[in-house]
Amino acid sequence: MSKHVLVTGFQPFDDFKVNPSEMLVRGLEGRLISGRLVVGRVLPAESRTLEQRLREILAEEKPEVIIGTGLAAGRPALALERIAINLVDHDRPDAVGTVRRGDPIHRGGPEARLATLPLDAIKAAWDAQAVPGYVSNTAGTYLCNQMLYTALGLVNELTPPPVCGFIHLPALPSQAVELGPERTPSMTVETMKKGLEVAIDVIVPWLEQKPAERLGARRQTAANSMWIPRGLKEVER
Ligand code: PCA
Repeated sequence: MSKHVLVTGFQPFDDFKVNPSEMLVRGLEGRLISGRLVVGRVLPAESRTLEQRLREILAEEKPEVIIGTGLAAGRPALALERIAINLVDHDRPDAVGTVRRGDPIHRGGPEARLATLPLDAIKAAWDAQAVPGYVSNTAGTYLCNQMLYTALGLVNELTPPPVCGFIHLPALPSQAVELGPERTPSMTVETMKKGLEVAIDVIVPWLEQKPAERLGARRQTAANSMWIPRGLKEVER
């Protein structure tokens, strides 16, 4: 397996003219962080084609780590997603006009899948390095949740499976000004970039530990602090 870190973002969607995730990906691609090359891909904001695109990207890049990113205007800080649910539900059309209400992402798939990154260690490193961020228990029901759910399924087709997670980004300062700064928190692309660098600096040495130790740390985290949304019966770990 090539030792790349794949960072994905999305093109602008809804009324947004820019997507900070696209700027973040462009700012990180080609960089070497913790000895790993960062490969960037920007996904169209389209629901129906997302799985096929991800499948192609994973086949081409064979990354060791996958970190998806996307805009969630209104989030107060970097939001490290713990869980993706098997649901697409949005009333605004995607880039090709598709609206999906209450659809499963993968019919017959598990109701939820858990991110496989060391969430608590990333959060602790963000705290130590003054990057505002938190672990989030909902990635929403739109394309970002779909990306995380789909990628967590596709990694099982690769050997060894890459680790995978998702970070939601707050609005940019310019977007907060447009949306009403009194109610829209914001973050600069520079701080977002630092957040990704710090996360990769945590993930790479963690990956180099023995698989059993890594798994032990994740299980512990899940048992200590996992919150499963009410009504979910089956969660794939
Ligand atoms: N954010 C949306 C989709 C694309 C993006 O950047 C979301 O949170 O689902």
